[in-house]
Amino acid sequence: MSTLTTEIPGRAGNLAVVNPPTLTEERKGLTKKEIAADHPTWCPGCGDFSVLALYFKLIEKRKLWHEKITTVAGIGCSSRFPYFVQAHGAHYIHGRALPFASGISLSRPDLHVFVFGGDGDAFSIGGNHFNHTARKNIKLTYCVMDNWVYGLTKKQTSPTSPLGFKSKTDQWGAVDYPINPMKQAISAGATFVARTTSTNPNHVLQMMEAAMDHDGFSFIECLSECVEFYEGAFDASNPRKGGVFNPVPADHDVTDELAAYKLAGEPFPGSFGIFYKVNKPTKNAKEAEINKSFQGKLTGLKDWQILQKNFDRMK
Ligand SMILES: Cc1ncc(C[n+]2csc(CCOP(=O)(O)OP(=O)(O)O)c2C)c(N)n1
Ligand code: SF4
Ligand SMILES: [Mg+2]
Repeated sequence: MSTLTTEIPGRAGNLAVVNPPTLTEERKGLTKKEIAADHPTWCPGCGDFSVLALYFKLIEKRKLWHEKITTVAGIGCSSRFPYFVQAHGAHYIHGRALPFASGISLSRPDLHVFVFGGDGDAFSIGGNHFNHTARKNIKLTYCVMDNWVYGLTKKQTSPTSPLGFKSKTDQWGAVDYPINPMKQAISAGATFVARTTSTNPNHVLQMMEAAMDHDGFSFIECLSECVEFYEGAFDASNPRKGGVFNPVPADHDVTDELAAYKLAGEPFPGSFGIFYKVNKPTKNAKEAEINKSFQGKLTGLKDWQILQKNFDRMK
């Protein structure tokens, strides 16, 4: 079988080796070796390694190919994610990963867009975009690797840092009430809201798969310890550290918004699993419908004639 080597735009020297299928051969899924790019620059022991490894597993398991993988992130340690994935993606502006990813999602219905990032990226500078992407129900998966701190910039208080957390910005302990990512996602209108922890790999993969299969905005809060600036933050949720991992109760109704909100209010370590999941039309579907209805009316017209029609309508 012949081997095709394609250069990844904007990533000089980074080559993806793609084996095109022959007519008689079914195209095989990628191996981890073919998905992994640069060696992650995270500190040894950082929870983010586990999330990346499980993303690779997801790609392997779901037989996604290079040209179908889109990994987008903002800025932060966790947001370095796309660098380490040998596929298309972007390490975008701090807090702006979601609008960028929304554009991809709306224009390329054949792709599933994955967005990764940190608690600061999602809820400080990107808080506004989080709410709007959720309410628009744009089809993509957003996995926030929550470590309760700004890791990349070396220990500032983040919106999820608990009261009393001592950091470079709160030397006497954090005084601001932390946000609750799960409550925020539910109330913003996210149609899939789940919680997991990087210390439970099977569970992370399960949540990623369920999120990917959801037709809408799927949000996962994944606890991911920063061993450098917030060591032990999540020990109470890790049975190997004497904590407890409580799955969402089997009788929880994922379509019940109030029940989901109640679960989100449990004190740490709380529950892990899918809190909320409902089906609502996506912005993707609504826009596709509008485009389809207009395409019929505009057939045969040149671009300038379409523009002229629009201007005429605005007079
Ligand atoms: C516009 C802008 N403001 C501030 C920064 C500095 N900055 C880089 S990453 C970051 C926060 C990272 O925290 P988080 O999103 O929680 O990611 P982590 O490093 O913890 O994974 C900040 C404030 C920046 N890069 N750009
Ligand atoms: S500083 Fe923290 S979040 Fe960043 S790589 Fe190191 S352990 Fe991970
Ligand atoms: Mg963080």
